[in-house]
Amino acid sequence: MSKKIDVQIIIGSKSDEPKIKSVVDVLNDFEIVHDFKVASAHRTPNYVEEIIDNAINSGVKVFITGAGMANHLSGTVAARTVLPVIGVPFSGGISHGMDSLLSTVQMPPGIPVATVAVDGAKNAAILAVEILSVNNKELQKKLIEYRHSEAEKIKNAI
Ligand code: RP5
Repeated sequence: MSKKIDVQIIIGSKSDEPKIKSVVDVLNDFEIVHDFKVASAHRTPNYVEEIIDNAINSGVKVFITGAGMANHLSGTVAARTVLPVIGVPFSGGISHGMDSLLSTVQMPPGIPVATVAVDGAKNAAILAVEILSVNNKELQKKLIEYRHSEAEKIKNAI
């Protein structure tokens, strides 16, 4: 039997794929089962809804969403679920992604998007693992080990 998907990743365009790669890498490192889709809040709104509904029905626990320019994808997902949504603004638009950053982070009260830095895909993945680890001591242990190994890399960089 295939394992249940814990994280649903959605990006706004195939052209965003290199900017989300580190999410997939980190989730693979932590052996978190995830699904990856390309869908646009503006260009394929019905498909976005379909993905969200399927993800909710299949028991997904966290969404990671990213888009460049006007990132309405993250807000659209947040509007349709009470599950945590982590938004990744992408560079490429105005002022190195300031457009995407503001449209991701400036959500109205009541509908949060946990927004990471512009092109901060790695932190989005780590935050997703942290959310999943709340009731999972094994995952917490792996996160602590991961943080130690990242610190070692920095210490050994020079
Ligand atoms: C956004 O517009 C996408 O997320 C992408 O960052 C940007 C450009 O999309 P493409 O024209 O490359 O498909 O919606």
